[in-house]
Amino acid sequence: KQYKVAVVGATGAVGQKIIQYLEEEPFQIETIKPLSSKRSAGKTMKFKGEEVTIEEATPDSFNDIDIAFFSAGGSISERLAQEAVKSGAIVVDNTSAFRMDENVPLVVPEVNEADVKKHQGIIANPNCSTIQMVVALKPIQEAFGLKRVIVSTYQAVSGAGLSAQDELTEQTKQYLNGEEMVANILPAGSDKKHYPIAFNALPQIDVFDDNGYTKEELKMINETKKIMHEPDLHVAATCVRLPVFTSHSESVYIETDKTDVTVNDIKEVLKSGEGLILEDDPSTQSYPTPLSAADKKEVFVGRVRQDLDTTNGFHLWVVSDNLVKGAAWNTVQIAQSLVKNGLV
Ligand code: 11C
Repeated sequence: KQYKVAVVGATGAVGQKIIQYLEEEPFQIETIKPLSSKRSAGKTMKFKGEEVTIEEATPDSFNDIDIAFFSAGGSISERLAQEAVKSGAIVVDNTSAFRMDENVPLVVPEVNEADVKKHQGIIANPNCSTIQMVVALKPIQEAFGLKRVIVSTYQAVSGAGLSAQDELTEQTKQYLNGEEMVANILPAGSDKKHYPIAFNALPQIDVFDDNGYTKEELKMINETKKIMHEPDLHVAATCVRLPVFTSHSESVYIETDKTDVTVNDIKEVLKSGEGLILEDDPSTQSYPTPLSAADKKEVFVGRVRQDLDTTNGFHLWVVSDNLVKGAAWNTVQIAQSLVKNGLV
């Protein structure tokens, strides 16, 4: 079968990458319909060499569409996703709008692909920093069980959109020219205060919740439990933004259920983990970095060590491109799972 797909948010950083991966034909595509706000409607873009016109996304855009990818922000998904479902499309949503809804599967195919079968029209793509962590945790959970996860992140500005990337570029120039740095977006566009990201580290991603955690930290905590089907798993997160353009890095501390696990056991299961590449050799200074992981579809793990005080405790360094596996590629993989399982 050939599929008719729509991409809402086709001109955004993630939307453009979704279209790039659809050009690789992860499944057979008959037509593609790029959708955007009124501002970009009427412009054209190329799909497999052919010119396609971008249309404004409206409730009527989804007649005849089999799969609709949404990546234009939570409020657009809230307004249009159900309309797309009513028109007969299956929605793969890359925003946080429906992720914790119990009727919406939250899927990372390497971890919980079978959950796509439970969909009622909408399937959610998790937050980028969650996706890369659960891909690394999955083989460890399967082999040894997991008790606790404590993660600290080192996140790229591209997670906050194209304007945040421009802000980093401008502030870097300003700093090097001896000018005052102008901050208008980070740490969170909608919050009251803004701080420079260039030559800095900001311990705030998204806005704060009443409990003192940021929304990004709560996403990592709650989404991990849902995807891994472990509501009682202990998860703590501290999310930090760095002046890095692409790829999120994470220092992840885990405690396994089994108590007789060695560091080599952990490395062996990581080596055979789906979508994972172990890059870990201190003798040759081999470990992943944001630059080495950029534009790749896999999740990279290095610096695997046993804790020196807790025998079932291990430390990992997990790096992946937040716009690729963290967003566009995982979204396309979910659609591939729908096709593979005959659900569309
Ligand atoms: C960031 N993780 O790096 C965020 C971006 O819920 O899909 C992704 C926000 C989301 O700022």
